Amino acid sequence: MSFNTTLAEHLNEMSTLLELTGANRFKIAAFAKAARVAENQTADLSTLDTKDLLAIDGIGKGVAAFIEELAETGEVTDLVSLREEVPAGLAEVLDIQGLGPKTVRQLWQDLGVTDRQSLAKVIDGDEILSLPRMGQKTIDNIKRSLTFASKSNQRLPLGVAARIADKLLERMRETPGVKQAELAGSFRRGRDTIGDIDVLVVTDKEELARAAFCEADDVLDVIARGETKCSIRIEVPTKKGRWKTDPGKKATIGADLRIVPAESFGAALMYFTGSKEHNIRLRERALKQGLTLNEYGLFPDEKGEKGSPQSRGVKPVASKTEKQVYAKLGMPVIPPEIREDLGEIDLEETPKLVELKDIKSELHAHTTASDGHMPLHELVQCAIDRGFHTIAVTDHSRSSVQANGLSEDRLREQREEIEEAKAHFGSKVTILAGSEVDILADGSLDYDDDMLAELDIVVASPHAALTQDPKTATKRLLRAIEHPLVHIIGHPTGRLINRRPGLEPAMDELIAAAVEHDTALEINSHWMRLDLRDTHVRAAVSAGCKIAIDCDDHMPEDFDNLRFGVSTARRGMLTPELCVNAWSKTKLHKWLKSKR
Ligand code: DGT
Ligand code: CA
Ligand code: CA
Ligand code: ZN
Repeated sequence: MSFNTTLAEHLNEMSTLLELTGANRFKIAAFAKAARVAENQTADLSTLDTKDLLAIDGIGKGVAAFIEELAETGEVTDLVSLREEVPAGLAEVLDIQGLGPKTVRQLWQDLGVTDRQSLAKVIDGDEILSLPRMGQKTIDNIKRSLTFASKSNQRLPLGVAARIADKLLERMRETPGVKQAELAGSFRRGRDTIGDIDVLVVTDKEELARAAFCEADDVLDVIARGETKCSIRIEVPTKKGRWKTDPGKKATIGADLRIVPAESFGAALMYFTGSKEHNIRLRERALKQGLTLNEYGLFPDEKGEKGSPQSRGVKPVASKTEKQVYAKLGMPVIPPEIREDLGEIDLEETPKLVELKDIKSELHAHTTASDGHMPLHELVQCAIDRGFHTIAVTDHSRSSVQANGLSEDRLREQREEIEEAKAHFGSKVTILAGSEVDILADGSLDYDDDMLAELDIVVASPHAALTQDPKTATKRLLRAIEHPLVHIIGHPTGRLINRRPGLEPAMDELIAAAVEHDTALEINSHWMRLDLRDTHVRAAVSAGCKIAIDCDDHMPEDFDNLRFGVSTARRGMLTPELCVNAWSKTKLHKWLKSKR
C-alpha cells in the first residue's frame, strides 16, 4: 500500500473517531477533507517537508504534523489514544442509517453500546427512550436499518473472503502432520458471496492442526474447539482498492475446520462442499441404488439397522476420493461450481467448463489516460506477464467525467501512443486500440459512430442512471447490443455486490439480441461486480451467447481477479468455445474485424 493510501485511511479514521468523541466539527471536517486530498496527490506525501505540505490546499498545521508523524514513526499518537478510547465496533453503529455521531455517542456513554450487537440488545428496552431526540419512530427506523445492515453484511464478497481463505489453506498445509487440506463450502463452489469458510484437513497431529487454526493472530474469537470441528471468527484485512472500505469498519468472517479421516476424505469433501441441495439429490440417488451416503462414505444400505454404518464398522464401497464416490453413484465427477441441484445430477459426462488457464486475452482495461493507475506500457507488460496474446486498451469515454473520460481528441492522441507501444513491444502481444464507451441513459453511445469505427474494439457499458426501471433499462441495453460497432457489453447491470442492485433488464431479451447481433456479454471479474452474475451466464450460455471474461483492470492486482470471473463463468456452465477470451488470436481478431 502506498503511503498516501495508508495516510488517507488514517485520516479518515481520525475524523470518525473525533466525531465519536464529540470533537469540534471543524477539526472533524479538516481530517476528512485531508483524507480526500491525500488520495488524490500524485507526489508521495511522506517525502515532503512541512513547508511543501502546508502549500497543498486542504492541508493545515494539524494535518501536516499528523502526516509527518505517520511518515516518521508509522503511527500517530493522537490516533492511537483515540482508538483506545473508542470501542472499535462503534464505527459500525455509526454506519447505520438514521444514527448520527451525537446519538451514537450517547448510546455509547449512557447505555454502554459498543457495537451493533449491543445496540440490538438495548433497542427494545425502555432506557433508550430516555435519550434526547429519541422517539419510537426513530427507534423503529434504527431497527429496520439494523436488520438490513446485518442481512447485507452477513455474507462477504468472494474476493474479500479469498484473502482469508487462501491464507487459511496455506496455514493448514504448512502445519506439521497435515497430509491433506482443502477448502470446501460455497468458497469451493465459487459463489459470489460467502457466508463462512469451510476447511477440511487430514492430519496425524490433530492438536497441532487445532492450534494452527484457532491460535493465529487474525483470529478474533474461538466459538468452538472440539475434537474434529473448530469454529472461529477471523478479522478481514481491509484493502484499499477501487471501492474504498469504510474507515474503521472491521469486516469479519467465520471459518469452520473439520478434521477428517484419510480414508473418508473424498466423501467428507463432497459433503462439506455441498451445496446442501446437491447433497440431498446425491443421497436420493444412492438410496435408489441400495446405498447410503454420508460424510464418511458411500455404504451398502442395511435397512432396519440402528446407528450409522461407520459406527457399526461397515466398510464403505467408496469414500477416499470424490472421483470414487461419484463413480460408484454411476456419475461423472461434477465440478464444484455447478453442484447446485440445477440439473447436474443427470449429466452423462463431466462438462468441459472454461478454466483459468484457457484465458488468453484481456479485452477491458484502463490506463492513466482515464481512471486507471497504470501507464500504457505497464498495462501491456502485465498482459505479457500473464501470457496473453491480446490486450485491449479501453479507457472511459467523455461522459464519465468522474473517471476522467477521454474526449475524442484525447482518444485520437492515445492512438498515437498505442502505435508507439506496438513498435516497442513488437510481436510479444497484440495491443488493441479500444474504448469503454458509456451507454447513455437512452441507450445511445458516448462517441459518434465515426469515432467508434476507427477503434479495434468497443466495449459499451452502463455507468450512470443505474436505478432506471426495468423496461427503460432493457430498451437502453438492447440499443447498445444491436449497435453494429459494439463488440462487448461491459458489466451489463452495473450491480455492486452488497452495495447496489443495479439495472434489472429483461435478461432473456438481451441474450436473444446478443446472439442475433453477435455481441458478447461480459462477466466483469472484479469481485465487487461479478456482473453478469452466474444465473445470467447460465441463461446466456444455453442460448449460445458469446461471453467475455474481463478484469476491467485499473491496477496490476486487478488481473488477479480473473479467477473470480472464471468461477462465475463455470457456475454458468461456460465452455471455452463460447468464451471469446479463450479463443486463439486468429479467431478472436476475425470476430473483432467482422464488426468493422
Ligand atoms: P455459505 O457458508 O452460507 O456461503 O454456504 P455453504 O454452502 O458453505 O454452507 P455451510 O458453510 O453452512 O456448509 C458447508 C456445506 O456443508 C454445505 O454446502 C453442505 C454441507 N452441509 C452443512 N449442513 C448441512 C446439512 O444440514 N445437510 C446437508 N445435506 N448438508 C449440509
Ligand atoms: Ca460455508
Ligand atoms: Ca460452515
Ligand atoms: Zn472499465
